Amino acid sequence: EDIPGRHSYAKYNNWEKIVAWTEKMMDKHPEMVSRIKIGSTVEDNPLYVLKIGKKKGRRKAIFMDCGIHAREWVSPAFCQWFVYQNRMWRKNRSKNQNSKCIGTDLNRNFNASWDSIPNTNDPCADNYRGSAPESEKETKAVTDFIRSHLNEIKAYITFHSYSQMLLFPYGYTSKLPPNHEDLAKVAKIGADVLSTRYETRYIYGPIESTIYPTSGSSLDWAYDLGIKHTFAFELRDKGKFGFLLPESRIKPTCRETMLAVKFISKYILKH
Ligand code: ING
Ligand code: ZN
Repeated sequence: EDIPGRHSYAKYNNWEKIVAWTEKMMDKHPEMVSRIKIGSTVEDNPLYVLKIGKKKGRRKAIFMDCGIHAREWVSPAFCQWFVYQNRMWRKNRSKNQNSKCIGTDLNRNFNASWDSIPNTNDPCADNYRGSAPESEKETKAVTDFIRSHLNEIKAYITFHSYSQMLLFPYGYTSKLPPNHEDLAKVAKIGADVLSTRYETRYIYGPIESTIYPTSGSSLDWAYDLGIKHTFAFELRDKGKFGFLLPESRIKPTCRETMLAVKFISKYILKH
């Protein structure tokens, strides 16, 4: 999809577009992206190197070029795509044994039917579950804290993006939890309340049937630990911008979400 003012990675961009894009990348990620002029072409256009990585670092580098042959247009398209992927990291940054791939998906690392849903055991995958439940220090810190405050914690709400959904247990099974009716009622009213501000439409339901089956999520873990009201928001949008939601949408997203969170909080404190 073409959005005015936004770089299109699915297009063959001309030189001016690509240069403008390198400037945008530097502005957006000044600590990660820098540009070095290494010379000029015979027609006196600049030759640039785009450096990706911590600026001052003199770490091991990989030099890549795309488009050394002018008619091979898909090649520069790949280099633009490659740079763009820097923004799309999901996992934590832990090293994995016997793999060069980095990171565990923390939302698959909780002790909630941890190994029940296959295909999360590839360290290179975006949803890698880790070597064991709570293998990650980030997971451990959160579970230790919640366990030690179980008497006080009446609800757990976790926020993701994107899809505009309000989710509740379970992800690891299609079985409904004992208080399903109550959870569904709260989620329905929550979604209704949210829509009153800007008519943003949310759907709601159990993780497994509403978004996809997952095991090892924080939400299921917290529920099975005894927190009977657990919800996950998938915030805006529904895919137009996806993970790259423009800054202009931050405030409206927060305002409408606040309405739902306030409703959920009040409901739970009363019941
Ligand atoms: N979505 C969540 C994910 O971890 C989710 C969906 C929420 C799964 C709560 C399980 C529990 O896949 C995103 N966008 O990460
Ligand atoms: Zn997420």
